[in-house]
Amino acid sequence: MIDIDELNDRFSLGGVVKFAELHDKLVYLTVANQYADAQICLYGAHVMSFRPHHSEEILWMSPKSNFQIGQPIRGGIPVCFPWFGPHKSDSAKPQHGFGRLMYWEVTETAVKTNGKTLVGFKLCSSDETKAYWPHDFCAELTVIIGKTLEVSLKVTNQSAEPLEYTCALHSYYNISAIEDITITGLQGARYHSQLEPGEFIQDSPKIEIRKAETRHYHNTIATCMIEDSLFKRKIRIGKAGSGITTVWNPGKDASAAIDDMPNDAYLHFVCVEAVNAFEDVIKLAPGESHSTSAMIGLES
Ligand code: TA6
Repeated sequence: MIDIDELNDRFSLGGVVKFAELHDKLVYLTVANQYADAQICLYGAHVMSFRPHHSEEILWMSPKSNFQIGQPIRGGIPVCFPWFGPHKSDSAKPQHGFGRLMYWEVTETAVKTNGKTLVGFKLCSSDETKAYWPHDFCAELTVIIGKTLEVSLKVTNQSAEPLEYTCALHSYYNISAIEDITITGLQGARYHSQLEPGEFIQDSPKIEIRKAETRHYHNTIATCMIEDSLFKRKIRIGKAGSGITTVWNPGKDASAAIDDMPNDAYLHFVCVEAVNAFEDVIKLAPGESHSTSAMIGLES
């Protein structure tokens, strides 16, 4: 049982960071500083909202999201860990790993010298994680809220044997309408699609989404930009420590088939994800760490 009063005693920061209950079910924190407002749920260490001042919301959250233990939150930035997609050999294990299905511990809140707010979380191995994955590990998620949102997942191998994992910062972006956006930054990159066989090269500089797409772009560290002509803004998505960028939109049919999003949700979000998977599986020797980061903000 999480004690919200105790969290506020230990980690609230004046008017800047506060902990509260979310829909009577989960525990979350709000950040309000000189740059932006943000919300992060402790369940999944899940960033749900990031709104720089004088701007519309950057992240998309499903109005039909479950906020229930055992179910992932739909929207925001799910942390997929320690595997991305279905489990390699056991389809009974949860899609995208258990990281988004467990409470993460708050380790730190701080105001940095530039006025940005830092919130730290960790999820370390326990009997609960070992029921899914045998390794000793510690995963730390650091979120920095300023004019940009910086999210970094650092995983350390605490076992005596090497370990391997895959992961994603599976960000959902709030857009005006799918037909009014383009995604740039991936021209020349090779990709495979989950929805059609073969390998492709991204020829055109702009990706336009006109149907369901699950594209995994390989060997790219490029910054991407979502250009939104109706909202008249560009969302800049930088990343580090990730060799794969996934672009996902469910399209009309899958959108209607997914319980926790509205039928027309595909019109209003696109995911551009910092991923480690496929040929970019992370292999850690004992004691080694790896960080995967995303830097999200508006192009001025
Ligand atoms: O990252 C793309 C993807 O793996 C898609 O295949 C799609 O299913 C999506 O993630 C959402 O997965 P979820 O388990 O959250 O419904």
